[in-house]
Amino acid sequence: MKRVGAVDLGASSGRVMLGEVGPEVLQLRELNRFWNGPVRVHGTLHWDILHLYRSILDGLRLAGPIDSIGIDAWAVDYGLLDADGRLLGNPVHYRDSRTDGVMERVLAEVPAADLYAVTGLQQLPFNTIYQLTAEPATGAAAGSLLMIPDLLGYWLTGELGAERTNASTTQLYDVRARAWSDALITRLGLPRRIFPRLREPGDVIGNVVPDETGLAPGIPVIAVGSHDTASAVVAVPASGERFAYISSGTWSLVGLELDAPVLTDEARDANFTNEGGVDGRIRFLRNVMGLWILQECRRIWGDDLDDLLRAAAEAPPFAVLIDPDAPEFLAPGNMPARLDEQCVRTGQEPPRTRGAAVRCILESLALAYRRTLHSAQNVADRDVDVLHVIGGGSQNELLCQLTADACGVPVLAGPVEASALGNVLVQARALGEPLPDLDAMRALVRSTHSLRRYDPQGKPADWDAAESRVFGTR
Ligand code: ADP
Ligand code: LRH
Repeated sequence: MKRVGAVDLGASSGRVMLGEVGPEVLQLRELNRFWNGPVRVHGTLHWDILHLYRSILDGLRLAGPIDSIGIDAWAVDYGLLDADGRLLGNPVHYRDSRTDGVMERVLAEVPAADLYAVTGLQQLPFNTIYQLTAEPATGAAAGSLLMIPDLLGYWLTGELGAERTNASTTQLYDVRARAWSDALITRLGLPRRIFPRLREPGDVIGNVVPDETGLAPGIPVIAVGSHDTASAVVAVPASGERFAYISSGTWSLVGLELDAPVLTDEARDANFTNEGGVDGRIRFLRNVMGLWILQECRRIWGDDLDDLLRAAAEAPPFAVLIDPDAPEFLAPGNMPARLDEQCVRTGQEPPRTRGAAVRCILESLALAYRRTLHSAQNVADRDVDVLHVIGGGSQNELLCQLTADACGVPVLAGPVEASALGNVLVQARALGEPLPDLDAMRALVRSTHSLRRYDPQGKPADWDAAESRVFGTR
């Protein structure tokens, strides 16, 4: 039996889990769960990186004897270190406005088609490439750039490096050459020296430094699929390849797992990403705005989630629909007001109750999933028999049912802690547990976790009509 510490940092909460893996055993015990989110200081949105580090150590200290530690976190964000390894400023949150207009500026110099041909990445205004371009002076002063899990791994071990799945989200990584894109980095005038050597999921990063961490000395820290979505996809309890997934949390990551990137004009026009997965797989997916909109509404309203979801279940269907991917929903703020504004702009009467507003958000998300799923299948030429919903959002019964109805395929919901499970599985394999490939890992998730099935209900024509209402197609 292997006992490992899994640190999983999502955009809305972080957790430290004790994972136990053995023959027919895969279980998690929560050691610490803590808030995560944007902190505004003098107009800039930051992550509270030292609160995260302290909370990680607090959790790991409760683990008892463990064989290793693995860290995964959200993508695209980073810390810059000086030549002596000191952090140059607190990492900035990807929802900060410093990138406003930067993507357009970069695209005027490097055509989108050139960028896509190399990186295969979805255009998101907060990709690392645009964040770095937004702060050239800090970049120029830096000795190295570490993505968030690599930064925390560095603090634990003193070792610098860049884990591959997360490097693939920077839009500075060559998805076919499987290396940093020197050409792109040079073309943008970024200092090549700051991009550290790449690591594979499963590589040992180093051993925990004993003195300041309060942890037992010498515990190996293992690079997992350090992008949280890469770890989550490891734990999709699918068999075979005819499946799609939604990693459902702050974001909804909707897509397929492929063996090779799809870099066609069609994929670029549909704005699909080809992120690197564990074992060389490609995560062919799109970011849909996700439960962020609901999280922000709740921050303003202060209502209990269960109460809101009950009210949404009773609200009339298809009353109001929005495009959840509209740019006005990206930054934190008064989301209920922004939702109303979009309704007015699109000639709809804003929802009159909170239940109706939540219904609107969930139906609109399901509609966006439908469009994304259909488009992914067309562009990648892949048929899908089942849609796996994993992550915190898999507990949202109304959303799961609406997703099955909208997409016209059965939804299998769970596991909730998919990222932590994927993290644990990759560590266990690195420690010698006989889990030779993703199929074996997924079989273990299936045999140890129960899933909830949602079959499509209602009239498909209602969703066709909804889609043409919002997007004017069909
Ligand atoms: P992240 O990793 O991005 O921080 P999570 O995977 O933890 O996100 O998912 C968080 C989301 O899960 C919340 O926004 C919330 O909507 C949803 N969620 C959490 N618990 C429940 C629950 N009991 N019922 C329904 N939805 C839930
Ligand atoms: C989900 C996630 C997603 C990224 C976003 C920045 O937590 O890692 O895959 O696109 O955060």
